Amino acid sequence: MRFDVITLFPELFKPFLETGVTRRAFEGKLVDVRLWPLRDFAEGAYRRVDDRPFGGGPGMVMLAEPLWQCLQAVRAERGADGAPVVLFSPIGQRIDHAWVTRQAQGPGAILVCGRYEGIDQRFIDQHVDVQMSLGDFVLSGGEIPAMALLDAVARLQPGVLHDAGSHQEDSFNPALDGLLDCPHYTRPETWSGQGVPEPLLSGHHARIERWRRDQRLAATARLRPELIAAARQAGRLDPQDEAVVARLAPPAAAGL
Ligand code: 9D3
Repeated sequence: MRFDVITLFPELFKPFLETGVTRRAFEGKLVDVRLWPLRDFAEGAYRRVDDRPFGGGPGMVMLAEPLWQCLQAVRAERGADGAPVVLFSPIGQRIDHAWVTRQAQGPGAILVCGRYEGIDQRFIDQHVDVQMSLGDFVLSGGEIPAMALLDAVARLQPGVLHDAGSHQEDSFNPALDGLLDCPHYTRPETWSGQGVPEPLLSGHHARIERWRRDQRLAATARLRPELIAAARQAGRLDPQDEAVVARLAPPAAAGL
């Protein structure tokens, strides 16, 4: 799949695309990332990309015209393949595993990275299909959210992770029933006076898997109880799971 990234700061992406387990996916074009420096599509000696907001107020607003010129160049190169225009914005929908999975299975997308206080609404109304956010905190622009998406998509590609099964064990993966991950341990067996949970050293596969499942259930019940409710709703908790959860958080007795 192909991702075209429209950004004022293409150089931010270079080390990211050349580093880590995802590098091969990007360098081998399994995930083909094309960077479009927005300033190249701005007019005049100053190559202006922003201006003051109508109605006043703090900060600057990105001009619609350079974004539109750039988007036309992207479309001319990639053709009408149904790829959506995604704008990263703090008012967007939260990015989650389900959305990332869909991006990893489709033709890719055209990613627009905002900067400043925002971008001219007329460009959004005419050309943006969906707005996505990394969460309820304030960043300086959409580049880090774009890299977050590219990273998440790249590691879902077959053969990108060392262990082919690694991402099947991710938290939020439906294959794990949407539960959080369990704790991990490696050598040495004693570190700083702390041992390793006995089941992991037992060599009994079934005991190890039961321990891990119990840990996932416990961590999820404590840290993200809404994910337990969702797993239950989806019919992913068997009676043994329910017994584990009930022992962790005994329901308050009625009338006491
Ligand atoms: C006071 C209004 N601000 C919104 C909280 C203005 C504003 C601040 C920062 C508008 C845009 C930005 C830049 N942020 C992004 O472009 C952004 C973002 C983010 O700030 N948080 C989480 N996800 C994202 S995706 C893009």
